[in-house]
Amino acid sequence: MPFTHNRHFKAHPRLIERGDGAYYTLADGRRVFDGLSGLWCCPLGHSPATVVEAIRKQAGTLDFSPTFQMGHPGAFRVASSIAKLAGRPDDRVFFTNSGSEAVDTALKIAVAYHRARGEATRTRIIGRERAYHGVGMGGISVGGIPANRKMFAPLMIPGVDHLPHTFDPSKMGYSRGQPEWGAHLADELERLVALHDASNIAAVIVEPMQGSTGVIVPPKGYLARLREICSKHGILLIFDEVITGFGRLGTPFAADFFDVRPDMITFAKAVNNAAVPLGGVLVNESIYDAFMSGPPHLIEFFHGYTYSGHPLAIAAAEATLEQLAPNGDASRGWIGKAAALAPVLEDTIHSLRGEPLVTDIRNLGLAAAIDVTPLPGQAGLQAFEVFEQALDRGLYLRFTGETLALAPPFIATPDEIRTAVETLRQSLRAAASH
Ligand code: PXG
Repeated sequence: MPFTHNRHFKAHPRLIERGDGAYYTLADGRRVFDGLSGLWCCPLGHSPATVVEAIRKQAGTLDFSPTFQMGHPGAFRVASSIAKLAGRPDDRVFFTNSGSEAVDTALKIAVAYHRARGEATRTRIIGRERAYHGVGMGGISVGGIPANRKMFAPLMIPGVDHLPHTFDPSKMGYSRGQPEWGAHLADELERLVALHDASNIAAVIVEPMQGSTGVIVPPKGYLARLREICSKHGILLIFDEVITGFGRLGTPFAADFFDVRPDMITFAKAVNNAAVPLGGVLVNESIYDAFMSGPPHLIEFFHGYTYSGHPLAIAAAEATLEQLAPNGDASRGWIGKAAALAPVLEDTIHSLRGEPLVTDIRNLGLAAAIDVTPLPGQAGLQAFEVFEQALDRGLYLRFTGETLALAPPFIATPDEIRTAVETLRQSLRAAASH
């Protein structure tokens, strides 16, 4: 099982049988609030009618369309909608089936782009500590979560450096939204450029808000500074928006929220409410154009998947995007609702300050995390205990390391969010008195 303690799970299975709206029903009949939108991926809740219907209809019309040398109209329509939603109408989209594939695709595009322009020495990639960019060879190489890397060290791609992460609880403890401290950490990029020379560096990849490692919110000015340094040295900036894309911060993309324009954006998850696997890379037009050289009968980019832009995944995306941002207008769809709910989550989650075990709380958009005191000598066990207490009380959330994360669906009501946080409070108290 993916990232699961298999033996424990098999001894105590946690099986989900149904999903409807913001709730799951477990195999034992318990109904639990989905406090993590599945795995950050179901903003519309479960089995929303229009998405279900779109998939059903598509399955009966065109189940599969070959992706090499053929295409289907839906994929082009959705690519255009995504580019428009991102406010980058001239961008192109390369579809994948997951966030991991989107990341590896973006890294390949970055290196190939420089080569196509005659700058073949630009091969190095810069990631960041604590980053999660999926589990492909590229993603774990630029990623910065030690456990995801150490077992696979010989498989890492060469020529990767890591920026420092931006989390320092002594400077930003219990911050609401973006911390004031830490923009200077972006200057570490200048140090790496000085070390390797810009002529050897292809790209920098960061999650604008680090999700998996526990909702690490970028300091004010940090991402703009990264953008500035990348532009100065001809380095591509890639935002990995697998979690932040399609409204998690209350704007279509985190790039909009932070008003910073990356050269590529990787996405997956919420693009189609996760109903059928889909991911992709938004690529700016000048990168695309660099590949469109040479004789027109030759393939320009030797890359792609059997299921890139699968018709069922695309149908689900078309229906999802219409709910998130009707006619491309995020403020009129569920993305606007997410923005309105964000302050409710902020206020309620910070009310947990002072509860037993809690050592930090942070939030941005419709995402929040709390850190708990580790049990001595048993890393990760305390958060797991809180998770189990919460599940027993009807709340599903995420635990990872010593962090618990909440990222409710956009369709949640303010009351449901308040109840979820109260349940978390009771779960903390119960775990602490264990
Ligand atoms: N990039 C980012 C920023 C991600 O968050 C991936 C890439 C990989 O996506 P795929 O589709 O290959 O899994 C992710 C995935 C969690 C959690 O609970 C987060 C992810 C996946 C599963 C759990 O934090 N993010």
